[in-house]
Amino acid sequence: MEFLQTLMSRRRFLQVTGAAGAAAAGSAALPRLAGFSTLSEVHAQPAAGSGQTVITKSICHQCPARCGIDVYTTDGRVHAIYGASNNPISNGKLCPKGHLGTYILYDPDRFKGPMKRTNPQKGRNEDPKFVPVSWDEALQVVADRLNALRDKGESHRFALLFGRGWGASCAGLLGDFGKLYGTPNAGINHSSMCSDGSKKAKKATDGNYSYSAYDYRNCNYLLIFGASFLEAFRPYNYLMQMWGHMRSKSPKTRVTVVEVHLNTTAAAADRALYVKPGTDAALALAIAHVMLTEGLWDKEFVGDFADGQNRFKPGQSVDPAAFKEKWTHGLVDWWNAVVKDATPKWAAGITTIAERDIVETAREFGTTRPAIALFERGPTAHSNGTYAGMCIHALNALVGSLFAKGGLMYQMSPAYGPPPVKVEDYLDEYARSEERKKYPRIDLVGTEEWPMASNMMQEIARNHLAGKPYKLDTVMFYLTNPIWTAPNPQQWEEALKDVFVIDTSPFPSETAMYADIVMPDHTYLERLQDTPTYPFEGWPMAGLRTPAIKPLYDTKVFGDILIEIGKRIKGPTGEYYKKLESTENLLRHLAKGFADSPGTNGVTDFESWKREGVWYRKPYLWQQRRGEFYEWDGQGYNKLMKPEEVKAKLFKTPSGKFEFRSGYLEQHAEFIHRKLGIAQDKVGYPQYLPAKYTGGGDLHFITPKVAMHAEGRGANIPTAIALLQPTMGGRKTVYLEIHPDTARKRGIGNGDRVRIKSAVGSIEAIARYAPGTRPDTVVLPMEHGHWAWGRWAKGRLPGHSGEVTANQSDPISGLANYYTGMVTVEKA
Ligand SMILES: Nc1nc2c(c(=O)[nH]1)N[C@H]1C(S)=C(S)[C@@H](COP(=O)(O)OP(=O)(O)OC[C@H]3O[C@@H](n4cnc5c(=O)[nH]c(N)nc54)[C@H](O)[C@@H]3O)O[C@H]1N2
Ligand SMILES: Nc1nc2c(c(=O)[nH]1)N[C@H]1C(S)=C(S)[C@@H](COP(=O)(O)OP(=O)(O)OC[C@H]3O[C@@H](n4cnc5c(=O)[nH]c(N)nc54)[C@H](O)[C@@H]3O)O[C@H]1N2
Ligand code: SF4
Ligand SMILES: [Mo]
Repeated sequence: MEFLQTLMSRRRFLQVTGAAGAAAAGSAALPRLAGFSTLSEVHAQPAAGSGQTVITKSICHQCPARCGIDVYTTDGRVHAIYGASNNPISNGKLCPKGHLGTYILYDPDRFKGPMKRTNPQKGRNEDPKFVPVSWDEALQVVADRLNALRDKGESHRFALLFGRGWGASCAGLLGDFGKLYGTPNAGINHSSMCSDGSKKAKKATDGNYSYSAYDYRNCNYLLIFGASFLEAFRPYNYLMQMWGHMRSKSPKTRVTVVEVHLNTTAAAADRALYVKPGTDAALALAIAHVMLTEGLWDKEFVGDFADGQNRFKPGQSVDPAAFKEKWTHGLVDWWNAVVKDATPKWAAGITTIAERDIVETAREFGTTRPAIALFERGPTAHSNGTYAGMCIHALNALVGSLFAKGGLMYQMSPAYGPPPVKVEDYLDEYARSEERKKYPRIDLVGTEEWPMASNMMQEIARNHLAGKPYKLDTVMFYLTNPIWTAPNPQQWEEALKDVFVIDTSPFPSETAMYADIVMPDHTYLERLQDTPTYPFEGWPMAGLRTPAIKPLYDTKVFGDILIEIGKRIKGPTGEYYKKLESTENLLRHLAKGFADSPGTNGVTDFESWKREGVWYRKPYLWQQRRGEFYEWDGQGYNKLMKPEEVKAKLFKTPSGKFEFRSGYLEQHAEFIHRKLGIAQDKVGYPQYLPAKYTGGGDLHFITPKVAMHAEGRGANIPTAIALLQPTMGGRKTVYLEIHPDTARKRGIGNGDRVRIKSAVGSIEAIARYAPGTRPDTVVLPMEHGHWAWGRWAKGRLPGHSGEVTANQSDPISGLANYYTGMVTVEKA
């Protein structure tokens, strides 16, 4: 027990000094500790050699889940990371990646400070020949470039691209920079290479352009379409906790998984349905068909036939006047246009799933309440992805699970106070001029090419190469590496040759190999940064990263890099950034909002936010019960809501209801007709469209995430690499999963080296027989094939899946069709 005693006495020490005393307890009942008054004091670690331990509250960085962590620092070294027990996502637990933060911090390949390129040639095999420069020089080089562009009236030729944005102190700064400086291209996010499809499907049906929050605790049936509940999805760590709860409670939550291969989630479920890639919509429609013909829809939420007689008969139209809808819009129109013919037999022909399995699943789903139909990139990263998502989400409306206990809802935002300065007061004539409005975004979002998408990062390289709508001059990257992660990233290798590249990565990423200036960010354990939650349980929550250690090297937090560049821009922009001062100043202002909205955990200001590492405020404010909507009145969900209130707060659609006939899509009828060939009067309905498969091969090519995959930040972590694909026996590699029959037909033995080819490229991999993978599909988890990124990452087989993935996107959501690709596989 010596360890425990030591821990206790250390804790006591911490409480006395006020460093991080509430680490384990973290409850509002504890007396308020002194906390830190300035960031520099955070860095004031006990003297080296004192043996004292400081526990800093922070937030993990390996995936979007944002688990709270307790970071243990002794003698200036971080030696342990545990799940914070006072954080509602981690609850004292972490997934296996959470503990690997020490490796990220001490990665021997990290950049040690700002650098500039001295080799003008760029390419995979070109050494950038970086030489160190001071921060002052690096910032001035960038600012001079940006000022010169602005003087020439070409500020739109500066783009700032970002991936995993965390909060107001990083991603939140980008839009304002664009407005002040005068570019529509700051910041363009990677969301179209991530999962915009599910958000768009929800926008089109219930009016919320957002991922959902879920009440798994009270859910009795989960129907999962192509979301890796037990290896990815989000928040991953919490999902594993919820899985334990759902599968051990009474009644046990039943789970059906719709997949293309036997992943961990499918293996752990009650039923796995193997769907032909790109056909989920047909399955979801057939489930709706069975639920309607068998009278299994939620009548209190959806409504019913006026006389209670079910007129939904296969193939037969229904008179819309006969049905009285409640919180949905267009059910009978949808039935007549689409669902009446979407029989299980029809769907079986498209999906290859047996008719009997479809009917059984529909009956189970339709009779086990509360039920949730959940989906992510599996059905949506296809050319028909938005419609597929809409068909699946329509099932949530049919069972009445929207905003219901045991159902799904939307995440509330944190109660942040206003920032210290207002952008509107600092826009100069240049920024306001009509001339500026003439320039579209480089990704053409908002033009007739992509009127409905919110970002099209994957289009930037080819647009720049074609000079359409113009050539970029300078591109800055924050937490994104599309030269490796984009579909067909070979285009980026060409495009970035003739632009000035600024990378802020702490690591030698592929983008950094093309950089003209490297301005390395702190790693997450060294930085101060807010992290509002991704959709979780609905009530608002915002984590805070506090440095656990003095920065090891000459790095700077990204938010401050941008603010420092801003200070060097001529005119009012410079003034704005001087007033904004620093990310710490911004965060202190944001935290003032907690005074009026005290956290459930006692957080009321910046100091208590740092002490707890998270602010959150329960409860969620709304609930739908038996077809009525109620608002929280301080005691319970007692205040009946009027339809106008439901429309303003919950169903943000034209009708103020869940739309089986999407008003939003109908507003874009001409565009959708032109792109997808649907008759203009039919564009509003959730429907099945055949996918436009790319690549030209005979096998579907799927490149999913695995549990140890740490977005683009795990490629150089030896432990993660070693354990990447445990289900396939993968050690230090990931195998190409191929069905034994498929392999034998091609003369491929178990363990053979193979070549995977498509119209856009060719890579090598090691094949492994996987009887749980569809015979028409091969699966290669996306991780290896880096040509940079550090000593462990570089040059590791298999090749990079992106290089055989064509750059095609869903015209509605803009989501890249990562899973619509086809390849051939042969013995190498
Ligand atoms: N461990 C881990 N977790 C993560 C991340 C990470 O890097 N590592 N990244 C986070 C990010 S950025 C995201 S966007 C999310 C993504 O979370 P998910 O969408 O859950 O992840 P994916 O692996 O892209 O796809 C999910 C599943 O879809 C299946 N699939 C492919 N095509 C089809 C199809 O046509 N139909 C069906 N039904 N299934 C299909 C794949 O086999 C895969 O198992 O994960 C987040 N969580
Ligand atoms: N074939 C295939 N391709 C895919 C996917 C797939 O499933 N299959 N998944 C897609 C999905 S869902 C996503 S979200 C995208 C993700 O793709 P990207 O948007 O490129 O994001 P990451 O891969 O996370 O890259 C982050 C980069 O940020 C840098 N970085 C790491 N840590 C830090 C830090 O602390 N600070 C700063 N400033 N920089 C840092 C590193 O250089 C790293 O390469 O990839 C997509 N690409
Ligand atoms: S689930 Fe994500 S945030 Fe949580 S510990 Fe794992 S990698 Fe970190
Ligand atoms: Mo993503």
